[in-house]
Amino acid sequence: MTDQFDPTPSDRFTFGLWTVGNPGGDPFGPAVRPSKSPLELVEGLAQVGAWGVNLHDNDLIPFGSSPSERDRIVSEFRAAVDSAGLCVPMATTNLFSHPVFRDGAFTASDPKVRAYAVRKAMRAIETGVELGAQTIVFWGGREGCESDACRDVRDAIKWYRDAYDFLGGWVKEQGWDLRFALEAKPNEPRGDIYLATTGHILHFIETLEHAEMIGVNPEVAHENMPGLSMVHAVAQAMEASKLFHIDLNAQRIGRYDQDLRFGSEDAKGAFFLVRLLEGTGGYDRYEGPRHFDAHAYRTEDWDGVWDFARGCMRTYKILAARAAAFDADPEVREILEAGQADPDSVGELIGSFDAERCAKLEALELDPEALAAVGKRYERLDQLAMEHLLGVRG
Ligand code: GCO
Ligand code: MN
Ligand code: MN
Repeated sequence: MTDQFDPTPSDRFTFGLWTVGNPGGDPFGPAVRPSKSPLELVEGLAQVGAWGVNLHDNDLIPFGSSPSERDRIVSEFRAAVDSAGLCVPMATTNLFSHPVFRDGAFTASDPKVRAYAVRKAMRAIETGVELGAQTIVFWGGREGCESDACRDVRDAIKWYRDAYDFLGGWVKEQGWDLRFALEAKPNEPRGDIYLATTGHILHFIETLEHAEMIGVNPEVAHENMPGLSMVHAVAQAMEASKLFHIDLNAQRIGRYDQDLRFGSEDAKGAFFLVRLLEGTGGYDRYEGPRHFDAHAYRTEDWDGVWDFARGCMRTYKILAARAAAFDADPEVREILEAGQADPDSVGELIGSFDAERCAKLEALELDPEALAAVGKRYERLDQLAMEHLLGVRG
């Protein structure tokens, strides 16, 4: 079947090698699918219409490979990516699997572990640059603890800052035009992970030496696990010009990290997220890659994995079309415009303080009872959103 919802390269859809390559193991049982090599995964991704492929250093280069093995693996991979017509827009470092990171990587109490982690990240960044990546993601899966007896959180945050200050400076010294995107998660695998939400990270970035090259990589599942709104996290990041990357998937609130097919849970949340990224409701469109950090159900064989990948991309495009229809709907526009109407130019009185504005504000006739009597029509507005989302309108 081909239709307007099939992906094209201009959609900039990407998957990680670890996402479609997930063989279905979980803490209760082993892998259920025979694993595929990175080269086979690249081929499969090209076939389903993805634009790019992302990777951790160790998704491609086994831990402990010699420099010559590493060079051979990277150049073979690069050739496969080129011949499949894909690209590698993002690379990241696995700072969580090896037992050396059992107490953290950049925030481990042992300075030698921190040094090892920073050096591993440098090698992963070099690989990313060799493959053409413009964004380096950092997900600190082991940066946290089970017991706060182990270290003062302020030390951990300081060591975290030291690592990004060092890596940012090193990247600049190499002359590379790279951006870092930091990814928050509240817990799992650690009992508590430091910098638990996108909001925590947005503040942390402002304390870094190379803040201008550092932004965020919010993930739907990670904001939803503790019941927070991904839409609000992403909007705040966009407003701060810090949305450097995004991890799209789906999640039920309050569960372990489910990494489900994009849009397969909380379709309304996904609709408003896509609307935000596409800019149909106002402001600029997010122009970066649309990355899916999810994996197929454990029930699936390899055909099911490609169904999963197609499903992520199709749902995104369907939601983009639904969002455009919602924002073009005259009734929607009418409700939104009426809600924000400002015939007396009152809105402009609030901003940087000055005496003239203050005098005008003080002189306004404001009747709280009359203001309170106005219904906002959001029931109707939300029903319109639902009808667009469900495909019965527009
Ligand atoms: C997870 C994370 C990871 C990261 C990845 C990129 O919960 O396991 O989402 O998938 O996104 O390691 O750094
Ligand atoms: Mn995740
Ligand atoms: Mn992620």
